[in-house]
Amino acid sequence: MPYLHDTLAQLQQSSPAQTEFYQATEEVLDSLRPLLDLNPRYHEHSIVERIVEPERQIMFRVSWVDDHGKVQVNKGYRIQFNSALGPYKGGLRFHPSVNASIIKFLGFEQVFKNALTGLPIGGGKGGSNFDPKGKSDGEIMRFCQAFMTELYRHIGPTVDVPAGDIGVGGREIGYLFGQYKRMTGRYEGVLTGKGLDWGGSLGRKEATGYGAVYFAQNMLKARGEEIAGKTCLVSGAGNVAIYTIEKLYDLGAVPITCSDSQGTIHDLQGINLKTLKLLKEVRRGSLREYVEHHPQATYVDAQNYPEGGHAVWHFEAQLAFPCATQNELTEVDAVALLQNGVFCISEGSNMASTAGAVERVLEARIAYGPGKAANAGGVATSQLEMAQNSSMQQWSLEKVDVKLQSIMADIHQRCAHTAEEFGQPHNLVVGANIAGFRKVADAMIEQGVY
Ligand code: NDP
Ligand code: 2IT
Repeated sequence: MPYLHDTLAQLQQSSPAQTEFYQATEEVLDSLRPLLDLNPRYHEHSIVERIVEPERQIMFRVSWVDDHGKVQVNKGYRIQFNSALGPYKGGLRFHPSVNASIIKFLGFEQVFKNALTGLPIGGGKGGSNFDPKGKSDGEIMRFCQAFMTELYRHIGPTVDVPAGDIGVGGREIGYLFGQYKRMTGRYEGVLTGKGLDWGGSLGRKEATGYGAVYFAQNMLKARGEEIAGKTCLVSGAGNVAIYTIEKLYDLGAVPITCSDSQGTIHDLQGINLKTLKLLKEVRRGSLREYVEHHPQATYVDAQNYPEGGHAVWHFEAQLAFPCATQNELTEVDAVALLQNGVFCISEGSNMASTAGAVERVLEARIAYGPGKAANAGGVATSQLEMAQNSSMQQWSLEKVDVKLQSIMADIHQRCAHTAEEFGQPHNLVVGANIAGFRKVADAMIEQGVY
């Protein structure tokens, strides 16, 4: 379709060298072909050209003082991508790899993900190339304060509501919130993932991981299968991975792997959740130490990974949950997963799989839940936190969890029905992209040109 091709070519010219962003847009636009063929009005209103262009991109300098009294400088970003469905909503990522392309792809994905939740939230994303590894608590606090000193003027509970992502958890949200309050003099729900004693929602910390497992449960149910008794591969060792593993145990499955940026743990007895939490949530250290606590487990150093792939996907199992970062599941990995018996993949991380991996997995017709559907439980529960804040209430964990389960079931149904409507019932990538796009596009048309 020349229209889509021209839009992508134009994008590459106007935003050079943003490879992750091109990857995300190409996948979505490619899925839209059948919808656009049937609905010329999207072309007439230039919706595709508008939807790939963020409404606003904010970049700022973050200067802060380290423990040695030296001034350090980082880049800060907030991309307010699309507000057709509600205030901009999406996380902040602090990681040395962060650049404009990564924040932009994450913001783009967030627009469709948030639409799929059925909740009134637009899409945005932000972050910094700040590396939290090895920093003291004081350094983290001073960085967060400096970051918010620039960001506060652009956000607000009905404008833009950031949250966590890689490198940003409860501790960072606390420091960011404290500084927002000092800068504005207002105590309001401007961030989600807050502490439980000061405006946070029960269940938010667990929501992304639990949600990814609930999504898998729905995909399996549609195929007459269940989670109980399955052997599972999980990557990552952070917030999403930990609560994916916790929910897998709850539902009677056995997660046998986890990984961090340095290496992979394989434990056929099942990953010990207590040790994992101690090493990563409490000590913020390396997974390498896991084998000292559990000598039956093995550790594969990242230097010894298969060429073009990641060790975590090369063990026998039935279910797989990528929960670390983008492009962590390559074509080489997809081939190994399929050979080793995996028949269901639910993505906790954003754009977990490379384009080549997605192609292999779709060809094989196994159950595949793309990140923008499978990991939407996190942002959905963030919206529940916003609802609690604005009504000055705190709901019980049970109430939040029941809502999360029903939101994940609805998202699955929305994706599956849309995939069916377009004649590709097994393809939840097409289902998620079309269902998310249609909702945002229709709202944009109804709200007039902007
Ligand atoms: P955390 O920072 O808590 O954990 C990230 C984990 O992934 C760590 O174990 C980290 O290793 C590993 N990791 C990060 N970057 C790399 C890399 N380049 N190579 C290898 N390993 C890496 O982040 P989250 O768990 O919050 O986020 C994980 C994924 O889930 C991300 O893709 C995020 O966008 C997505 N997500 C998160 C949501 C949330 O609510 N937090 C919601 C929806 C999606 P190490 O410990 O060595 O740093
Ligand atoms: O990618 C994501 O959906 C998140 N990092 C969570 C966003 C949020 O606003 O809770």
